[in-house]
Amino acid sequence: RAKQGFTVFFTGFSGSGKSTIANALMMKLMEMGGRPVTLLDGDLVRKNLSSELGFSKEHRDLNIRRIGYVASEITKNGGIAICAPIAPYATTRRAVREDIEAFGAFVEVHIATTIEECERRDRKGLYKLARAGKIKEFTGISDPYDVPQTPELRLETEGTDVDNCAHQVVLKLEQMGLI
Ligand code: GGZ
Repeated sequence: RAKQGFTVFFTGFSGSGKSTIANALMMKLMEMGGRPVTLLDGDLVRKNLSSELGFSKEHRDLNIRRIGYVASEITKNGGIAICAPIAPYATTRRAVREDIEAFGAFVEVHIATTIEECERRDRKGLYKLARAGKIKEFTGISDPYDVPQTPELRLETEGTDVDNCAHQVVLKLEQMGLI
């Protein structure tokens, strides 16, 4: 019997490494073959699916629910969806989990890079702008982030390379009988 579809849902701060780890995971799952793998990265979703949305709670929730809907369709059809938004609100993550679990597995992965480390790296210079008040409602600086209480997996990225992080997700998926 063909294995069920599933969604890997990364959550964490801007600059925490979500996109990089999600891409590495996608490559590993593609190499294994079998099911199609679709990456719904935060940046590309914002550009293509949610371009009219900002960062209020209402708009973030809409953005996450759209991502959840697409991921649920992919999961329903037996595919693998990888999502990598910030998704700061626990209630919204819970709603998406329920949508997806109707069709397959939902694997929440908290990228637990601390806000201090994300700000120290500041790869895109956004934290500097947020501190200066030039970006409002910036997650972790001037907007909330609900730390996941019971994710399927929590990744401590500091001192761990990208390949190792992606590998830990693969191991979890194997352990859950999904791959
Ligand atoms: C958080 C913001 C904001 C604010 C712009 N708060 O590092 P990035 O640039 O590429 O990732 C961040 C991205 C967040 O979009 P998401 O769709 O993942 O957010 S959510 O899940 O909350 O809907 C960052 C950029 O957009 N960005 N303004 N105010 N991140």
